[in-house]
Amino acid sequence: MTTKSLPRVAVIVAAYNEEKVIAETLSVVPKQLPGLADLDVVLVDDGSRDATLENARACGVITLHHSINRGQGAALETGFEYARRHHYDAVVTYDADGQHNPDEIKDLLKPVLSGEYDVALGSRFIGETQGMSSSRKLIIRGGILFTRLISRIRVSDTHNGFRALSSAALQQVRLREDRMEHASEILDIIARKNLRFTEVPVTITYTDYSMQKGQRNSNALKIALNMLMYKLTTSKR
Ligand SMILES: Nc1nc2c(ncn2[C@@H]2O[C@H](COP(=O)(O)OP(=O)(O)OP(=O)(O)O)[C@@H](O)[C@H]2O)c(=O)[nH]1
Ligand SMILES: [Mg+2]
Repeated sequence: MTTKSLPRVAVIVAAYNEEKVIAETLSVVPKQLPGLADLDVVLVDDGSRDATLENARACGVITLHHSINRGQGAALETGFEYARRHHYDAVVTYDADGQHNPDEIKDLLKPVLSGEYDVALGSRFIGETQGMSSSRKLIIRGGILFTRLISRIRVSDTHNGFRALSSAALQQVRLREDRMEHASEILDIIARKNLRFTEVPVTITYTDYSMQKGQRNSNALKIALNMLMYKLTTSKR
C-alpha cells in the first residue's frame, strides 16, 4: 500500500475563550497515528475575546477563525466544511477544554476507518467519567430519554463532544444548529439518514476549570426547546 492510499484524518477542535488551556490541550493530541497518511489538527476559534487563537497558532496547528462568537455547532460546521473541501477521509471532534483523552482518538477512528460504521460516538456511560456531578448525570440521562423520544435513536450518552465521522457521514451531517443543540442535531441526522453508528467507551474528565467554564445545567431546558423547534422545522428525510 502506498502512503497516498492511507487515510487522512482531521481532528476538529472548536474553541471559545480557552486561552488558559488550549496549548496544553493541543500539545497532547497526537500529530500522527500508525496507518494514517495525515492526522491534522484543525482549530476553529469561535470569536474568542482572549488569546485562544494566538496560543493555538503557536502550537503549529491549522487554524480557522470566526470573527464573532457563533457557537460550538457553527464552529464545528466550519471545521467540517474545511474537511469536506480538503477531502479528509474522516474527522474527529474534540473539545478544547481538555476534557477528552487523546489516547482514545484511535479507538473512535477504528470502526469508522474500517468502513464498518459511518459514525463512532463517544460514550461516557460505557466508558469512564471522572468528577461528574450527580445533577449533571441526571440531566444527561434525561437528554438520552428525550433523544430517544424525539429522534428515535437509542444511545447511552448524548451531548458528548468526542466522536468520529467518515467522509460519507460528513456529506450528510451539515449542521444547521449553531449552538449546543448541534449535538442533538447530529443524533437526529444519524437516525433520519440511517447512518451506521456505534458507541465507543471514552473517558471524560471534569476538572475545576471545565466545571467553572462549562455548561450550566439550566441550559438543558433551552437545548430541549430548541430541538423541538428544530424537529418542527425539519423535513422527515
Ligand atoms: N460554551 C461555548 N463553547 C464553545 C463555543 N464555541 C466553541 N466552543 C467550544 O466547545 C467546547 C465545549 O464547550 P463546553 O462549554 O465545555 O460544553 P460541554 O463540554 O458540552 O459541557 P461541560 O460538560 O459542562 O464541559 C469547548 O471546547 C469550547 O471551547 C461557544 O460559543 N460557547
Ligand atoms: Mg466542556
